[in-house]
Amino acid sequence: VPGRGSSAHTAEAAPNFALAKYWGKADDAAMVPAVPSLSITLDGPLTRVTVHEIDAAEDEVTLDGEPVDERWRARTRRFLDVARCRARVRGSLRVETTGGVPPAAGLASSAAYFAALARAASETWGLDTGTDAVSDLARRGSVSAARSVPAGFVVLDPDHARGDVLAAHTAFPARHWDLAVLVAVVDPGPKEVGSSDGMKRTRETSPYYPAWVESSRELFERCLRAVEDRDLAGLGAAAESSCTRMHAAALAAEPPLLYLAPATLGIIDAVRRLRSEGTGCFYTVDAGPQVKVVCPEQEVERVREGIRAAGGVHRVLVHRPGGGTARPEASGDH
Ligand code: 2P0
Repeated sequence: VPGRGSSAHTAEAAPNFALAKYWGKADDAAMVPAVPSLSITLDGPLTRVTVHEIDAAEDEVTLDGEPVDERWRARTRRFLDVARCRARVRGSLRVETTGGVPPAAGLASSAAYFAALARAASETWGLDTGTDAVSDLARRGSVSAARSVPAGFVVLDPDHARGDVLAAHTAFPARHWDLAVLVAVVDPGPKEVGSSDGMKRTRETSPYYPAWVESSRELFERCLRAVEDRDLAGLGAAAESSCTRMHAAALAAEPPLLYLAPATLGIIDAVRRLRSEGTGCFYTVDAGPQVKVVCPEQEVERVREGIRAAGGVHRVLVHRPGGGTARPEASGDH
């Protein structure tokens, strides 16, 4: 039962995926990324998080009505401890999550989850609910979650930190560019090594990590310029380099981090073939075998066919830039 008369607060958020990748932290405890990133917040699938204040010693966390595993619960509690500290409250919450994508499959489920939870918890405990404050709080759950709070084409740049506040912001609104994003789901199961552990291992053992960090800002700036100019070929070249350099650094870790599956490479090959035949599109891959393919709206069907023909594709989701956790009346923050 919801706690003594307190009202429920619900927030929704969608995944984002990075064109210029974040991989590695400058500060693990403070959740500060080592590199700037540029992402697209999608218009779905939406993760919906409802929180109630409860009269209990510990937070309760459910996913589609079932208790979540201990790791996810512990991570949620650690995040809520940051919010409790900011709000100077002690109470516990019941956190109910529905919809969205399965956690830990490299589909940015944690980004949507912590973005929505940051907003719902902020509303519950009277914290600042502006985009900057919610994004900064979401980052403490998962760095990429900071980017699911604003809509459209979003920047998270550690050089923009003000003290210990670091928020993502919309660089260009979703309507800036009529792009579609096809998500080729290869394996919806949980990945072997989570992103936080994977990037820590990369930093600590990969001889290519310093080169990755050093070259990331230039790629980030190229991606940002290409988005501004709506230059698909330029964006594809820079975004694919960001993706392959991130994976190269991860592959060179010990033991190696291999997030790419055979079907992942098959889809990448299909994208390159489509492009050589004149279809404007490019790929990117995060910490899992799924492939995101970006193309102009009018190429969606051709790209979908090409991806399907590659084989090993479980399903294809089609989304557009959109999202953000702000309510319509609050969307003027940026
Ligand atoms: C990104 N990824 O920029 C990169 C590219 C995966 C590959 O952000 O440790 O879940 O919680 O900050 O944010 C996934 O990492 O990791 C991610 P934590 P997070 O989208």
